Amino acid sequence: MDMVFRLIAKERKRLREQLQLIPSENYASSAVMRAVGSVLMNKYSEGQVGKRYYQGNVNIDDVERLCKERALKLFGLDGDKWGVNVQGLSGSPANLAVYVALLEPGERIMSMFLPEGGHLSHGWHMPHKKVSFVSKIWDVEFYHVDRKTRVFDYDQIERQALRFKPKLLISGGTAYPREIDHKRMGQITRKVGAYYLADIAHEAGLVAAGVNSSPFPHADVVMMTTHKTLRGPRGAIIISRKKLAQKIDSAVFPGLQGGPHNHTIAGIAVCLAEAQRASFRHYAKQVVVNAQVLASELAAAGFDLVSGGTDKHLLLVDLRTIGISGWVAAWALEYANIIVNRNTVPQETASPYYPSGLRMGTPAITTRGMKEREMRRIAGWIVAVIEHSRKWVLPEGKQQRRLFAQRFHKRLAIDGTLDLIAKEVKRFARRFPIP
Ligand code: DSN
Repeated sequence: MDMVFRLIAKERKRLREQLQLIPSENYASSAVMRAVGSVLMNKYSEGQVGKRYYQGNVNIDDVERLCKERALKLFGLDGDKWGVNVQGLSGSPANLAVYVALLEPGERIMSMFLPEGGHLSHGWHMPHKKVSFVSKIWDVEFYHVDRKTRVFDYDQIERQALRFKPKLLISGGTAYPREIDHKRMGQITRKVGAYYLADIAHEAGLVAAGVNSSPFPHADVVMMTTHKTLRGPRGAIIISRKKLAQKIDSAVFPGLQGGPHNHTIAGIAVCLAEAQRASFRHYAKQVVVNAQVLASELAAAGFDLVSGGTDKHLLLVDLRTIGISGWVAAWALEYANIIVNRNTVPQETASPYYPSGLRMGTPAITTRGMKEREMRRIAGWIVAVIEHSRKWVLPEGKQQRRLFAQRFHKRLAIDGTLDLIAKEVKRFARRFPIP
């Protein structure tokens, strides 16, 4: 057997035996995987439905048309008012296509500050380093969460927008645990004459299910990835007001991309049909309930939840009050078969590689059928691992950290407490099937 298939089997075992708490991950259904692994990957189809630059696209046209129709239906949108593009390869290229379509180079973007939960593709730059290429092309300024509440103060965002005068205001990101007030963001953009891009990559499934509020009444463009709460393959959908749709199509192709990944578009079409079922609405509700139970259990154990809790699928824990680095905690949890993200937190005092927080989410474990009772057990394990791991203090200095990391991994591998929890978690996880 080709080594690759052995590795795939190993990954499948890992996905089954560990608890996947990374909020941007999920388990796509067998039907989605079947579509993505299909003959559709053989075809080139540059262009749009009915207007391709390659022959032989009769079936591909039908797949892409179906995908776009399903996207409109899922979000309750009128095809005369909204355009859909499903060719973006993933979230960052799809966001880039929106900027290329709506902005001239040098124009202004206002987006959320990355260390507080924004996204790289929203133009991340530091005072002396333009990290995202977006920040080299456009003039990007960031808005922040309130220092005290660690949630948005929309009046403050409005004052900043009136001063900065962006042409594009972006909401969304990767680690903001509260619902975005899309109505307020829409009002701000209209006041300053900007476009409003709602990046709902994380929340797409929750919006589709009506569990989080819809940005569509207020946004000019909505971008989402399809593999997070929406539970499809890795891809993206851009839905825009009809007057912008042509520009967005041209920005995706020929502006930025060549042939679309037709197998992925087929997988997206399958997941969009699945998301229309009542079972998906129940799933999305449970995702949020589970995240809220996890958050309240951790808060009860003395953890500092950024913003005090969550309205959605993810929570962000600031570990500074506990006195453990996010890097140490995330690795200790991995040895206990619990996979989370180490993450920066508002008013971060450490580096992104060794940040002060943990980000956790419930989309994947909810797909496996876990509910409130299981969340309480998982919270118990997380608390136990972190309490146990407080003794490992990350030193300062590059060289010291390198040496510490070597010793740390050796110790984790033979740690009796972590091993005991890892075995319990594995036994527990195996009871919940994966597609
Ligand atoms: N990297 C993704 C996440 O984990 O949130 C977003 O692109």
